[in-house]
Amino acid sequence: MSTQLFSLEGRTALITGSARGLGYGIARGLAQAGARVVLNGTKPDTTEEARRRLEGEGLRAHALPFDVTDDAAVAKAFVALDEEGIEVDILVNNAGIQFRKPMVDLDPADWRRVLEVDLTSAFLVSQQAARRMIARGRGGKIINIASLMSQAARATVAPYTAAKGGLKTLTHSMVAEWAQFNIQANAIGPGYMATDMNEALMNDPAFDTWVKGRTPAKRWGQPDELVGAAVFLAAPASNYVNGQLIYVDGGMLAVL
Ligand code: GCO
Ligand code: CA
Repeated sequence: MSTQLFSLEGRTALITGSARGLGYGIARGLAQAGARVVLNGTKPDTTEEARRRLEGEGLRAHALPFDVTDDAAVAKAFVALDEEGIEVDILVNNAGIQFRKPMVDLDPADWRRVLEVDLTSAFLVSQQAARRMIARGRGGKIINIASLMSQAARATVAPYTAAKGGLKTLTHSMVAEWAQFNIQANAIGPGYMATDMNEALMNDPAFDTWVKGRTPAKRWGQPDELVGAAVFLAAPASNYVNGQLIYVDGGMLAVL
């Protein structure tokens, strides 16, 4: 019994923004737990390269490059999956960009771009996935990759913070409308993880000192430290868990 609770055998997971960074780490972890993973990125070559890397580890991976902010491209991508008989049981809305600038200096176009990638994409992709999960009648899993910024802000990352806050409550909307179809929608809130999105921060001695001082675990998180929460929320173990946001942050949000 216990081994089945965390097994993803026979399931297919689509992870947006998974050609690198946290998305790639989550995809790799879900594949190691038994899922076939569909990798997504904006560029066909890097998405295919990531697929080859996973395949080289004996994992089952499919490449599906498309722009998660373009509703027509998202719809087209799901039609391509339909035509290949690939059914998404698990959707991880991970695609996200960061953009650091004080609000008074922020160009509206930059605000809109961050909101499109970090929030609207989750609506666009989840809409296509949920339509099919509901039609199939087998339920499904949606995991939104939120952030510390779903709960608390710091200066210069307003669009990202607004988007990640929205992602937290969009998860609640998904529960309100889709839990009745046996779809469990939840979120993961990474803390300060050692990924390329945070490279500039890690290389800034003052910021690095602040993260290590402000985090009870006294260190940055590693991408693969999100895998446990992702497998839990993707597996039968979480079949009665809805609307939850699990912070994987070394305790940062638990303390002042
Ligand atoms: C920043 C960082 C953070 C972290 C992460 C925390 O500029 O403060 O990019 O946003 O990356 O999102 O959850
Ligand atoms: Ca469009």
